[in-house]
Amino acid sequence: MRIDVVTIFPEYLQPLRAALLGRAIERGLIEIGVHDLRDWTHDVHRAVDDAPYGGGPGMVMKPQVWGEALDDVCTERTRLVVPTPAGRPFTQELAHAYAAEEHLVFACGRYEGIDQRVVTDAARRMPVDEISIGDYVLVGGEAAVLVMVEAVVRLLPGVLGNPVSAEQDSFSDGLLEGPSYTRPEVWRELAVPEVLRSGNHALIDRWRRDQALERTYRRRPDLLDKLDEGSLDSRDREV
Ligand code: 6GU
Repeated sequence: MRIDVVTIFPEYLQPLRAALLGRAIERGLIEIGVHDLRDWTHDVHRAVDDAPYGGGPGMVMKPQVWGEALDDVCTERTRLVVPTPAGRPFTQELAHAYAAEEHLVFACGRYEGIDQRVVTDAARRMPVDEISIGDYVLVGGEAAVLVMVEAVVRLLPGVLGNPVSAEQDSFSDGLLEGPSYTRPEVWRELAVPEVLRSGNHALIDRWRRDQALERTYRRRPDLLDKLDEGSLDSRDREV
């Protein structure tokens, strides 16, 4: 998979080269390109924004600069992602869909956003998603790109040391993951739940399932509403 990011703050994307993602690059599992949007300006001031039509606060990113940048960076195999608080929500399901793409391009807007015609024009040639990572407002799309790329890349074959850990993630079965424990058995007078030391794996699986259901009920009841009927067994319904 190849990922390109266009931004006016290329240094903000440096963490993409660290840790898990850095290792995925070294091992040839992904290629990442980070591009400075100002490279596509033609004026001495390298201006990327202008006042909004209709008035109002803030600045809007100019379509000409973005148009030329995306013409150069996108191909006929690109899926374009535009991070914006006004987008559809980013989910684990979308992370899986992105992990199956050959080429992702992220177009980071700042200020009050990008001239909407950039999205409209790009959509004439490629799939385009305007995506939000949550119900809060960031200054720009860069931090959202770090979040999305990490969620996508860890799903690629060979990136995680242990593929089972991706399969058992929170959300993979529609529930939050329950608590985990390691040694020592008692720490600051707090004991590890007895069942986890019982060696009875049927009992342990049931206990973990109950913990996941209970935690989801308390923290994210909205997720329980989304579970399809068939995914709950009769024991689940007692929790
Ligand atoms: Cl993707 N961008 C910005 N600027 N703010 C956000 C966001 C994205 N998702 C949530 N808030």
